[in-house]
Amino acid sequence: MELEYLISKLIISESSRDLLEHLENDVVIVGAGPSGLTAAKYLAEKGFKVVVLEKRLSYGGGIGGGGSLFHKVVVDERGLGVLRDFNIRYNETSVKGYYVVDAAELMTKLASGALDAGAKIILGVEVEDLVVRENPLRIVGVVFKWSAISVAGLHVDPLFMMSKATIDATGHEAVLLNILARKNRDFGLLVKGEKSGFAEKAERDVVEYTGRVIPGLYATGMAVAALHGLYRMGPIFTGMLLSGRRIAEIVSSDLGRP
Ligand code: 48F
Repeated sequence: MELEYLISKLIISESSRDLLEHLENDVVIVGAGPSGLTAAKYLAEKGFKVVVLEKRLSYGGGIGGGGSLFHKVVVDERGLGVLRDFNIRYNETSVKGYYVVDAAELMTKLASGALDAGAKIILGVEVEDLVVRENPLRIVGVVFKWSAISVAGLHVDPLFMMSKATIDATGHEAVLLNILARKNRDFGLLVKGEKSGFAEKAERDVVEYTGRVIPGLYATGMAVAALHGLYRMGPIFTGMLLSGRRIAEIVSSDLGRP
């Protein structure tokens, strides 16, 4: 057998097997930023079947840019439990209760923690719509396609992936929530849009407001801020980590045992 044939056959058959396996899931998380990856680990380690769909060819979302390209981000003492769960190193600073983490380490170890816990991360996949059922309106999956199709501007019909719980972890754009509001107007969801900077309040509110939006659809991270019109916090990541952990608790309590 020629090696070229073998390489192609293995990639196509194994990728197809994965995709078939993940046509039905306990949890689909859209977006591999800090909140989505944190949620993925805590849900996967409880035994739920979790897939993270990320439209870029890399994970980490807004982490990699650090603070305006300075390569550190800030986490306060409330986030240390999550950092320890992921084995992420942090440095003390001159300010009591505030720590710094290397952006590269944060994004890598969040992703590796999610993978080690059993979550599947698929890169280069864009979610462009929701799968809904009526009376009452509920979300039962997502509509997806390869991101390259959008980049090329091709008219290609997408495919479906089913889930008991779908989490919008798409950050500032709150892609799934905006789709829900725009394409299912009868439901009357208003995505208020994020407010300006007020870091201390933003960090607390984003965790407090994290939760279920409608049956089957949940929000975490900056998507929560967009939905509820909360303030932004900039490159401090405690709120993102705690929001990811919180949504994992809420989803697992809604789904019961895996
Ligand atoms: O933006 P992002 O990092 O979201 P987050 O978890 O964290 C926000 C912080 O990074 C930062 C902040 C707080 O300190 O303000 O900005 O809320 O990650 C969102 C991920 O979702 C992907 C996107 O490429 C990014 O990696 N994404 C967005 N739309 C889609 C998507 C889509 N339609 N399909 C798949 N992935």
